Amino acid sequence: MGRRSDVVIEINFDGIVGPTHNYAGLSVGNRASAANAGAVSAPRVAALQGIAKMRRMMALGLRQGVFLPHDRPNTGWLRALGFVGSEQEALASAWMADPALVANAMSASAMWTANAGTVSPASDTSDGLCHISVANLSTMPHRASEAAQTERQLRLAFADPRYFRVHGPLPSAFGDEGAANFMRVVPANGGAAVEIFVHGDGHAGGFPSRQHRTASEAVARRHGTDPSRTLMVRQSDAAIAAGAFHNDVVAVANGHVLFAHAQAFADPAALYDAVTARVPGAAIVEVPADRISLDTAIRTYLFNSQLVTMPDGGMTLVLPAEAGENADVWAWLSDLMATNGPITRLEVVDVRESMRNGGGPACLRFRVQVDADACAAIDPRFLLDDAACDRIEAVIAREWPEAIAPGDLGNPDLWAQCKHARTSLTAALGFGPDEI
Ligand code: SUG
Repeated sequence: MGRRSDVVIEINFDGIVGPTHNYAGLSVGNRASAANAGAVSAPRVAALQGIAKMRRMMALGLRQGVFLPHDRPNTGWLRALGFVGSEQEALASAWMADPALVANAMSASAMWTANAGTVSPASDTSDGLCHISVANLSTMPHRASEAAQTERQLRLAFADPRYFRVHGPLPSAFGDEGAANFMRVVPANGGAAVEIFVHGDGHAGGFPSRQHRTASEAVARRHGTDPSRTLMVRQSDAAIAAGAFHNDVVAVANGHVLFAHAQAFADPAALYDAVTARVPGAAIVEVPADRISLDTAIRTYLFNSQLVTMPDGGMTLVLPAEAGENADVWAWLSDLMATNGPITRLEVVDVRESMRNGGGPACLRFRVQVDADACAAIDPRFLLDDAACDRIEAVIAREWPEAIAPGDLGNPDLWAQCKHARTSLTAALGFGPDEI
């Protein structure tokens, strides 16, 4: 194990929005995905919105990384379903058999890297390594096929065994959606964190709960977290039924702060007690339902903000524009700013294209906390600077489709364009043709 320094560096790895970004309404229980099913998407705008957000985070003085779009259309997945012949033949026969299959194979859902996996930083684990478990995303077919390519990227980015241990996805019977159902609260003055794994229980309001308790328990066990500092917490059925298909739609934590809607958890008081008992100085910032209803919280994605620690020690809430535009949300946030509490600054970002599929600022990022040595061991091709942003933007502006309507998903020219666009991007970032 390398020498450990005390300085914690948080890197947010955002998923670059892939060229196939579209609105196929694939996610049951995700209100935005259902509401926008059949709409015309704007992949180029979507991807540029994502890069603009990343640049904004870098301008705040934060470290930023990227994960690459997955290879789409996912012909391998269609072959596993029995479609044969050349790539174009397999796709064409799948489109004839059932256009929904091609929609699944065209999904750009890997952009939501909060679902790529769960990370326990080195300070939380028994062997002092940063453990990362690839999520299996097994509840939704279009997402379940992400795990293999996600694992490849994670193993490349975090390859150094002196600092990292990457675990493959859990067996599919154990639904695991990664860090979207995971939070850490850390004492303000250093010391051990508490890891909070949030899960659902069966079905709520006809919607599946995508994170199973058994999966969370397995991830914690594999990571070697301290059982006395590992909490298994149930999401409220009301939250799932209202459309909070992941916990990060109703709660987010950073440093010593837990920011949550009052109806996020089945037993909020027990969670708050457990956190404050373990984390000296923990701050619970709870939004009461009579100030912001669960419905408004989920519609605006207030809690899908990124809560980040600034270089000066203050905390910024990076909000989606939809939250900034809602009167109830803005009134509450204005009151929050007036309290001189731990959240000191608001930043509004426009990720509307992703939002229309239920993915806010926090869905788009995978957070990894490392020390300086481990940071230096990450494959630098996944880390951003302005020059890398320029290269990515140039490829997007040149090659990403401007619009995709539902009927376009069956167009062979679009399939070829999207394959080529991704290959250009991976090459621009220095990845070999079959490396990623
Ligand atoms: O899994 N949407 C994603 C949104 C994921 C948001 N992530 C977090 N909350 N962390 C999902 O439901 C929509 C795809 C479509 O409808 O075509 C979709 O997959």
